[in-house]
Amino acid sequence: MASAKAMAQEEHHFVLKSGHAIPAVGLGTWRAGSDTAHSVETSITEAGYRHVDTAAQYGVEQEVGKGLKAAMEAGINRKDLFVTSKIWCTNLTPERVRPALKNTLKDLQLDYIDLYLIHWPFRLKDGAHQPPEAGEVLEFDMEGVWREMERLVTDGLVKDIGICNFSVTKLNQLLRSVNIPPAVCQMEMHPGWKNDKFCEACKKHGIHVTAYSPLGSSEKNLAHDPVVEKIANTLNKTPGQVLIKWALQRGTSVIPKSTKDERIKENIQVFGWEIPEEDFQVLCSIKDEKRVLTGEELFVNKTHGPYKSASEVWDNED
Ligand code: NDP
Ligand code: 1BO
Ligand code: 1BO
Repeated sequence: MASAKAMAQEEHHFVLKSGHAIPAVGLGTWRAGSDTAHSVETSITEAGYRHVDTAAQYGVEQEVGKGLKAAMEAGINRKDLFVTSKIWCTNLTPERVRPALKNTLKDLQLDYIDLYLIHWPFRLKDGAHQPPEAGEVLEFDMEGVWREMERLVTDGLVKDIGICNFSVTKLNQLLRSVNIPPAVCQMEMHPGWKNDKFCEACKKHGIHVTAYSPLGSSEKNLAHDPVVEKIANTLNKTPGQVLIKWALQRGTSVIPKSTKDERIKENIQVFGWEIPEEDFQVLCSIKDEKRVLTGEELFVNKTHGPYKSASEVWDNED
């Protein structure tokens, strides 16, 4: 029988297909701006985070690198940290994969990262507008790009590879040609967008899911939802903690973003207690199912396509 200590450690991680462990809670860094380095350092050295999520597109990788360096100088071992980054859409062509990763490594001041994800499965022309103009969404060689991602693993530059923002259709397309299957899929998930269908598809293939935007993404978020507030009050927890715990109880890792020291600490105090089943189901039944991040601004051109609506971005699966 596992000892209480081993069990307590176990719930802080999920084990990936590769055998590597992903810490259950990570720090998000999208829109973390000039606070990034401080937030990353504090999250690790004071709040106990071991997982940081970033992306080339967030424009903060150098700041993340500074925060990681400070944490390591304070005595944290690199091997105890789990660093995720993502390749942006303008680099989604086979010959650009390795240079993009090398740039990320340079900015992060690391010689490998733990997880490298395809940020969105759409290729954009350099300098593409938001929304894209005609001809700015290009053909995406998914198979060729994945082959290069696999080589990054073989060469030890990346421990695991994965995807974000895939539809089930695109996931199945990818799985038909892989040598190394995606270890992780990062998707928007919170009680207002549960995305059960996609979770099931990942489960079927042993792909771990990370929930992004777990609080609903903006400052006007689900932490202010009366149902969440009520459950938080009865459990003597904060709404943020309830939303993060909800994600963990669904079997997903979770990457809340905050640049406020108090919230960074609050958001990882989610171990050693549970949302009772009844309350969990109440959270699951929050209506108004919709994505916050539809991809419309990034990929839809209503007249010229190739994606003429957000539904088309998601292969009409929503
Ligand atoms: P979140 O759901 O994490 O919400 C962040 C917002 O909630 C911020 O405004 C933050 O403000 C606020 N907040 C943080 N903690 C609390 C709390 N305890 N109570 C109330 N409000 C709180 O949104 P994100 O969209 O940032 O998602 C998290 C991370 O996921 C991203 O930062 C990014 O790393 C990743 N992501 C990945 C995507 C992908 O395509 N793969 C897409 C989107 C996100 P403040 O900072 O002031 O505390
Ligand atoms: C523009 C990037 C969306 C957040 O990951
Ligand atoms: C919610 C399902 C997660 C699979 O890893």
